[in-house]
Amino acid sequence: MKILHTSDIHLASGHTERVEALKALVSTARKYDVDALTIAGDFLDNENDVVNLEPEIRKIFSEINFPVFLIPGNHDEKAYRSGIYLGKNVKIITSPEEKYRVKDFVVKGLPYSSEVDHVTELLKISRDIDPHHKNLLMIHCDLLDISGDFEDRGTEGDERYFPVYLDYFKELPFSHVLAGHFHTKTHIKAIPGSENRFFIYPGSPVSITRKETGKRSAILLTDEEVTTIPLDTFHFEEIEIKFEIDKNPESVLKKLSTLNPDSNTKIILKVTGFTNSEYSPEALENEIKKLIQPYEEQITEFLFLVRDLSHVLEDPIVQKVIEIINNEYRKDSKELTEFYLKAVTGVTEE
Ligand SMILES: [Mn+2]
Repeated sequence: MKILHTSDIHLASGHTERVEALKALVSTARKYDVDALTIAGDFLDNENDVVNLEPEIRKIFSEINFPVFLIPGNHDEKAYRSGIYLGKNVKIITSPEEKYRVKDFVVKGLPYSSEVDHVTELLKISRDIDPHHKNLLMIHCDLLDISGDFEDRGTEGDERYFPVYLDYFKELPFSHVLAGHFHTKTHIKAIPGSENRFFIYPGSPVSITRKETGKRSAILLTDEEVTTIPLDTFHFEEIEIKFEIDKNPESVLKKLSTLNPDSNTKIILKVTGFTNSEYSPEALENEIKKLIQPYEEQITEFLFLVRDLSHVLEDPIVQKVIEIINNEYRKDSKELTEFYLKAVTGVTEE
């Protein structure tokens, strides 16, 4: 068994980088000579673009020699109802009754639907399994074990979509759960009570919003292991440069020059920290803006969050305390001074 697993590509008109990501996934699947490519929901961003995207998707899938299994997610729940055709190797699973056998494994999928009770459907789908083979479950769902916040999902706000707990899968007869819905990063969770059964979120293979930062990846699943395969696809990269009181703006450029971003990377640059009387925040911001000019194409967002400390540093009491820190705690003076200044100015760690 060798499967490449992904989800949440959110193909949409006008987003060529997502189409490119699909091509990258197909060529990765080819490179690893997989038995199947699984896409666990939100393959399409919405149901309106299907007509425009259909020919191009069909073309990308036209020369593959492995099956592609796809389930609808909350974004493309209604997209497949018109009976679109994406090629002879693409199986859009629209019912929990469908079952596909490939070599020594069986693929089943629970299509996302706002009109069904997913727990009932999960019990239903678990009844009809093949006891002689590995059974895989594809599902687009919200795993409540991972986090209480909503940062990981797409743009849907705080609504829960097919909320599940890892414990649900403990007694269900599936070897692995190939999931979708979480965008930001990969999550590989062992199903409780077992060391070799996994619940897998691959994360979006391309940045959809600015929340998906860092190099994107897909999951390669074999009988022996679960591996993260990095993809050369479009993504945002967040870089924070912390300004220390004794540094000059050149250090910003130094950090940027080590990055060497390619055309697939867009940088969100965050400059934080403090300035002293040598630089006003305005002067510093202008200087940094000048320094980052050569990287203009790659920097999509520049956040200047440096705080001005000059007025605090002029205070004789503050000066006295810093002097004492420097004299009495020489070894940790830098750390202590920073800590003290944070306390004085009311800056707390995020
Ligand atoms: Mn999504």
